[in-house]
Amino acid sequence: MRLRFFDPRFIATILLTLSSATALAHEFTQGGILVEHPWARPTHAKTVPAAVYFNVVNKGEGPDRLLSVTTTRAKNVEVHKTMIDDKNIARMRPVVDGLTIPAGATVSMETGSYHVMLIGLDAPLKAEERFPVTLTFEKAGEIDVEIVVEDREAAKVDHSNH
Ligand SMILES: [Cu+2]
Repeated sequence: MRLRFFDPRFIATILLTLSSATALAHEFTQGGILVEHPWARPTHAKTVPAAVYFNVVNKGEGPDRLLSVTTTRAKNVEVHKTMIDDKNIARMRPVVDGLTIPAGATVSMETGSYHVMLIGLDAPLKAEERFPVTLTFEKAGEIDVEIVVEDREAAKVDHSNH
């Protein structure tokens, strides 16, 4: 029996290849919104809030807004922005009314800027573990992403250039 290229078995193989490539890249896309590499640092106690970082790319025609973030791992989830006050002290402010992502723009959740704060964890975050989080956007809707806990030492990396 001959197999043709458009045989359903070939198509299934191609789809499988595509989906495993997506898993490796660790990104999630829906309705024009692309969420790149969501990750968090490990925490040493469940009473310590955890910060989650990722990039949001808006490939859509118009602006969208991140309205809320939920996870079964934490009692409260807030979107924060770190700002430097007039005394040169970094303070975190909750982002109210959602975080706008203009069309064509990338908003980075990173150290010293925006981040998602998980408050009241059910257990400390352990390096290498993964857990689901749902991001709700005004237009793109609910996007389920998987957070990878990574033991990155960002502070060391940041200061190595000085
Ligand atoms: Cu915070």
